Amino acid sequence: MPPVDLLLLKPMQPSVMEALAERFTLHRADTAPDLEAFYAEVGPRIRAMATGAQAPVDAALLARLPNLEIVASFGVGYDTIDTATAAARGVVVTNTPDVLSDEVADLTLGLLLATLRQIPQADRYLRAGHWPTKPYPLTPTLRGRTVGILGLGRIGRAIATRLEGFGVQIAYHGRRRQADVRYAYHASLLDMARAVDVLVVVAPGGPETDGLVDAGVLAALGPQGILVNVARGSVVDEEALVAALKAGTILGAGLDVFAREPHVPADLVAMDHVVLLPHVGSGSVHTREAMGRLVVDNLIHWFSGRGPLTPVPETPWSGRT
Ligand code: 8YV
Repeated sequence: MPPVDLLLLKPMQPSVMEALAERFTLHRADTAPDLEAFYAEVGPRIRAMATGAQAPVDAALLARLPNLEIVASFGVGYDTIDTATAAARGVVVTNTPDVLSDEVADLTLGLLLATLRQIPQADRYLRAGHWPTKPYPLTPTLRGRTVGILGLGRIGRAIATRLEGFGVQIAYHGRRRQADVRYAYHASLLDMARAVDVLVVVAPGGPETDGLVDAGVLAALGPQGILVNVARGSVVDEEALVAALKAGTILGAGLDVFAREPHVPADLVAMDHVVLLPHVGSGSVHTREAMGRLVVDNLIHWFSGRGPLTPVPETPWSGRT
């Protein structure tokens, strides 16, 4: 059988590119001089796509690929993929869950502690030579806090497990109570925000969660409140967050994700009571390699007739176990 034609919207990390090139005929949209001509020529031949969160896979693109069978996405979040249109077309969508949960949870705890104990600020203070003149000011603490997790999925649970070791109270909000955990459940996000003083956002992006953390939630979190977002910028109303940070409605924020990445609002960059990261939650060599392998393995499994390894819940795959 001739190699399957696979579409790449953007280059992926070298290990993935190499593994894909061994087994598939790659077609790169990002290097095509004329996209119309590119899709007219290769569109009907494409049976597979490998992609990441940065490039949208929308209905218009899917329409150009009439013989597409599978979209293998790099990352656990897949809010940039129109899964409804894919499902209606019978196109399988896969993501890379589990292999990144511990890494993102580790980073979340690091970001939370960095925000509360002002680790980057203290580092800047030392480098600027201020220490001999005056000790670094005392900081807020994690001690005695209650942490509310918005979205107790696989990553949320990994965060909660770590937080248990830190001896803090844990609460969560999501669509439903989970029978197998003993953390306090809040059916309303607003009620949870009132009950906690750290809010960790780890809910998936997309229309259902767009702007969920709004001015009201931030006000409920209160003047000692810390917001940590490692999910998607879209889940937080960024303008409301900037206003809340400026007004002292909340104490500070640790952010790994933003509404219009890689754009970060200048207002946030100018603030000293926030810790800002360039979306690095899963970004270790170890974990990105594991994610890359899962992208490739999903494709290999599919084209060897064994079905996808990690189809997303919306995908029309009858062989799900
Ligand atoms: C990655 C992520 O940064 O998995 C996700 O949903 O946001 C991150 O792990 C991203 O997918 C890399 O492109």
